[in-house]
Amino acid sequence: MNRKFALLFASMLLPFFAAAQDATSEKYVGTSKEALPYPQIINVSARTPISLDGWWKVIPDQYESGYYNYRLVPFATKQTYFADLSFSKDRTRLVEYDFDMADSLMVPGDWNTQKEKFYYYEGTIWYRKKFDYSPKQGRRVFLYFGGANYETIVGVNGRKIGKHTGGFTPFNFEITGIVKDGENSVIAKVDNRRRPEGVPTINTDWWNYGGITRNVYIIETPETFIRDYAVQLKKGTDNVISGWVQLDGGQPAQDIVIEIADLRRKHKVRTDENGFATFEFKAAPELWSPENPRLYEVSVSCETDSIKDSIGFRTVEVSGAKILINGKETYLKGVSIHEEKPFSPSGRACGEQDAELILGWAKEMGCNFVRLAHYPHNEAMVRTAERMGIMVWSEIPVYWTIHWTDPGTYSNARNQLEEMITRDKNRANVIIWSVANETPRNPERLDFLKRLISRAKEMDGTRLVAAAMEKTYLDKTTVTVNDELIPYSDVVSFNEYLGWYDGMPDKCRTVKWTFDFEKPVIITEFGAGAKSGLHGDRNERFTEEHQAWLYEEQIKMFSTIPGLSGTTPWILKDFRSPKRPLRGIQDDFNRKGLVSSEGQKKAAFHVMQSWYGSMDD
Ligand code: GCB
Repeated sequence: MNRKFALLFASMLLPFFAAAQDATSEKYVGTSKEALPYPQIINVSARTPISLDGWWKVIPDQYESGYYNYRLVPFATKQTYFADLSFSKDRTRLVEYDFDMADSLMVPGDWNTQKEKFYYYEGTIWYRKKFDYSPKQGRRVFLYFGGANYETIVGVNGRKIGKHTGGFTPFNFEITGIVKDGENSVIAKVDNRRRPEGVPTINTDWWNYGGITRNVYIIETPETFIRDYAVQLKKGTDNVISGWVQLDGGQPAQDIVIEIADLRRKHKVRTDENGFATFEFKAAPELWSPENPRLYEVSVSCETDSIKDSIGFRTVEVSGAKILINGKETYLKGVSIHEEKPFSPSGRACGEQDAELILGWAKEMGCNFVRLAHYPHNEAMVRTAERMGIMVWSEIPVYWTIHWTDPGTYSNARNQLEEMITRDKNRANVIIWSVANETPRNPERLDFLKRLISRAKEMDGTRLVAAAMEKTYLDKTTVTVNDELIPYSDVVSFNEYLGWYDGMPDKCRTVKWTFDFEKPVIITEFGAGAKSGLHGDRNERFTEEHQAWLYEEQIKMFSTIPGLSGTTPWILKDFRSPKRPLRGIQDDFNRKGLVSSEGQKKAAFHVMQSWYGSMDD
């Protein structure tokens, strides 16, 4: 190499060395040390949020060149894409990215279905949104994400703010003092790579949609504000409303008023030096139920803030093998649902309109219950179901075989559970929190799930807690569920798949179900694949006839299952899954939907519909 080239080469490498050095003095080195989100603010839509939805500039970064140097050491923030430099403004400068010159993607929305080239993309995409703002005296400002899959590192105005892990729960950061008068920019590095130690782990039967899949808001609050509250019927009663309020800010001790005008109740309480107060008062609300989804306007006020919510009151309990809603034995006429848009090209669903369409199909089928699988769905889904009188099973993505002994995996799962319960604990329609799906039976997993169950109970003693388990054969024809988790679960919920993964549909006639316990039984999954419009002999897999036959056989079998209190067949609509490659039939979709990915109802939909319909007679 001659001297001139050697010098040129050295000068080209200089920025990398400088960056590597810089990185060691950086406060947040590496991906594990970013600040955690601020505690979740609930009911944000009631705070007239400023929406940052719409087009965001995006830079795909599969090799993470915007974050790590060539030694894979994280850059100092000013050398990452968080610095938001511009090539177009000064072309003499060596800058290899420029948001202004980049593509755009819509938020909320997954990236896979917005552009053909991202159909199978997994990795990092950087998002940038500019917005005008004028900070107001005495107001705090938060940046709120309804959800982004899977790991999100957020920067505002060139500063790194913090990181959130988990693809399906909300998170927020305080940006008071960081957001400025005039133009501001938010950058989010969203990375949806699957990780062995993640929750979920690398192996799932659904497509790992990446991106900022839910709404992004700027939330303004008073200096001291109502960050969180619980308002519901006291466990075991239908005429005592109890709960708590959590203030946040420099004036923690305040007088609080909880008012429910339609019940003519106005209850006063005072928060302590931590901004916390519990309360309890008598009231006789009309109870929320699927038949009468009554919601009351509840206002919670303190001296510096006030917030309104629509809240319903109902009881849910287990008595022997029965589920009682408002004291009445109730069969959970359900269906399982993935959070996917109702029509082609699928993609993550978000918002009221998607929810109304999806839940509309469930209602049409006769459902009073949905299992929102396999992770917390967006808030609009839960709230829309509540308005429509549909009860909800809500679960976290502790799915199949995750790393049971990794403390990081546990704290991640626990955090997702806490974020889910925090967001939805005031929803009357949520009756079951689920901590897992089809996990392998071993002592480490039992310990992991027991801890999650007790955390769920500690946070919310009013609802049922469960997990989707699996069946076991005692002999060739006797089936049971004898999972070690049963003593800790309020119901015995399990996936079976007789007639699909386990023989042909008529096998359902040959088995005998027996249980060693007296708890309500919920079949959380059964089903069969069918390509909409594919017809043939009922013995032929993937025909609508085969799927419908499976449903008929299952339904006949259900009358022989002791304590059966609910069914959520798999699944309402076909959904994307890379585990399903059969060309011309699956095409990377799991075809167990009762409705196709194009929105056509299959024959089995009507079998379920008439069965659920017959229960009302
Ligand atoms: C299951 C899983 C679900 C799958 C389904 C299937 O047991 O819980 O996530 O999609 O089976 O279709 O095999």
